[in-house]
Amino acid sequence: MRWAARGNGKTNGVNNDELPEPKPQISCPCKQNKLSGRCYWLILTPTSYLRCNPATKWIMVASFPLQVHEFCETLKGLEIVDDSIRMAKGVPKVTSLDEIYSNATDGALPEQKSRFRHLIDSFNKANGSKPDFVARSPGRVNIIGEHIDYSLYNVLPTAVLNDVLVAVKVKESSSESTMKVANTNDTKYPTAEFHVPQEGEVHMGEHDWSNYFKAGLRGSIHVLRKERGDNFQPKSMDVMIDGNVPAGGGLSSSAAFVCASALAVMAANGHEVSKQDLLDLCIVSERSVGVYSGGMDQAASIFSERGYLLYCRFFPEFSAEHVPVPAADPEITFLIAQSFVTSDKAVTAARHYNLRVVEVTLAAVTLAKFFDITLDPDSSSLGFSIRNFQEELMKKLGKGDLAEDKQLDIMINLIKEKLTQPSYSRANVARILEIEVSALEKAYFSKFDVEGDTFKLQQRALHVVEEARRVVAFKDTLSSNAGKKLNQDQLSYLGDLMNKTQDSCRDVYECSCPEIDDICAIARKNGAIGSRLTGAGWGGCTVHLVPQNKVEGVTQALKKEYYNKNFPDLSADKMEDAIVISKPGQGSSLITGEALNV
Ligand code: NG1
Repeated sequence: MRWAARGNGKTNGVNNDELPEPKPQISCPCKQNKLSGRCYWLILTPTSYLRCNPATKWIMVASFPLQVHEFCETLKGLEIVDDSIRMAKGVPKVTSLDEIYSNATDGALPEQKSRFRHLIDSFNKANGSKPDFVARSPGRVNIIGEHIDYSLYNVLPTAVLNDVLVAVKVKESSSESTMKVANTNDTKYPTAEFHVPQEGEVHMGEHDWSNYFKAGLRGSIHVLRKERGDNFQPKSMDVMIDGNVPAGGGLSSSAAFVCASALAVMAANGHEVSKQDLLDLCIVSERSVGVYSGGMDQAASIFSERGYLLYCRFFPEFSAEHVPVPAADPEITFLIAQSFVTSDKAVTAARHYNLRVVEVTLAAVTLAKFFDITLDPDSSSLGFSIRNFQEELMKKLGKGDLAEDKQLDIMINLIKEKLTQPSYSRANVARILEIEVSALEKAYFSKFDVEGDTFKLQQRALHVVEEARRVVAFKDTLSSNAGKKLNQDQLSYLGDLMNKTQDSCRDVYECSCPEIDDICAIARKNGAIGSRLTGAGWGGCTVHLVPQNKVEGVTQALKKEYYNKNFPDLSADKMEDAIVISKPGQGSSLITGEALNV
């Protein structure tokens, strides 16, 4: 039997032209379930097909259903190029640092090698032997799509070069598993040693740095116990961590830390985790640090590939598509500039991040009530998302086939029409939903800390759908010009979308801060085509679309007009970190074998 993969116009190298077109009348679960999402055909022979919907994870072989991962097992050995299939693949194992760092940014490799050597030496010194392996996960920069992942709308991030490395020696456990978690920067991050209880959760300390490791550990144990039984005890581990993603700097150091830790625990326990499973477990793990996290950071950290942006869909289920970075003449660059205003999500979540999650969730359920729609729970942080409401509403209006941007236009208008109050109190929302305030609080305020008594439902919902529309426009511009150079008009269009995101974050979602606004204004004045905050905001980081020939001008202007002015005592090291130009980097990997002999 000859196997070939066909999907999205790409092939695995077998000449698809020789194969007949898949027959559209073959029944497809995505239609049965009224789910959108693309379909893929896998052609077994010229007359038999597999049809797979990456969104629902179903594969149909005539009437024989398989899960995607089982299917991939069957296809082992074939080079499958479809993103849908790649998702079910395991996290890659690499035996050379070149596979991760070379070309990421010119000249990065020697620096990374020396950092890696330092980690291995420190590990050796602390534990008397080399680690068995190193788990690695990078930070990310979000190009466009801010604060919409937890409403289950698409976003476009990519991994950066900065990452978290977790070096591990696996030890046999006696009756109890013990963890020794050290950091190469032991003055700032003192070593933590603890036992893993035989039942129940690993205990989290109050704002303790090792919580991020514990979060990954907790999530992994949960998965392993589900698979191997409640009595499963994880292996004891000696761990040494080295991270260079700035903490609280908007490049998602927390997701890099949690993803690398979860990957380390899974590998230590002999579990070859798929990227999809790692993603699922890391999203849940990170919530145990006290934040209603969306899924973008973990997705970008795990799935990114060198040279590509990662278009992430979260509805109805996660899927990812690798989009090439735009080409232009002169070449364009994403410049990342820190504000050095630290916004620690785990500390400020109650009045910032979590409050926004509650606001958009209340917007979703309120809108659903206005249209007499009962929403089924979805995978968003509080179970009800604006994206799900959109889906149900379009079905009800018979507009399910409309293109995404047209659906979003409808959403924009109806949010303005229906959510008319400048803000809503708990009592207002409870009245609309026809429930008691106590029931409202139980459903939407009890999972995590939330501070806030008034909720700007129209503003928050408008930001979400308008931003979702900008993401679609941005991605369409890149996809429709794949392989071609973008002209000046197209570049200005992309830049304008980024600028509009910043305006909306500042005025509508209220997640910017004066320092970020300042940086964006300086960068634009000196040649950036588009400038915006990236990540959660309220400080953190900015991203700028800059033609290569303007990078120096923007950099110098930011040093003079922002950093020297606001932080005259900034050390040379910090100044060095302030502005980064990182090409889209590689996602999570396990580093083993020869690579450890540095
Ligand atoms: P940061 O704080 O930059 O890591 C957070 C969320 C993302 C997303 C962005 C806003 C976590 C781990 N990350 O990013 O999921 O919602 O804010 O777009 O909570």
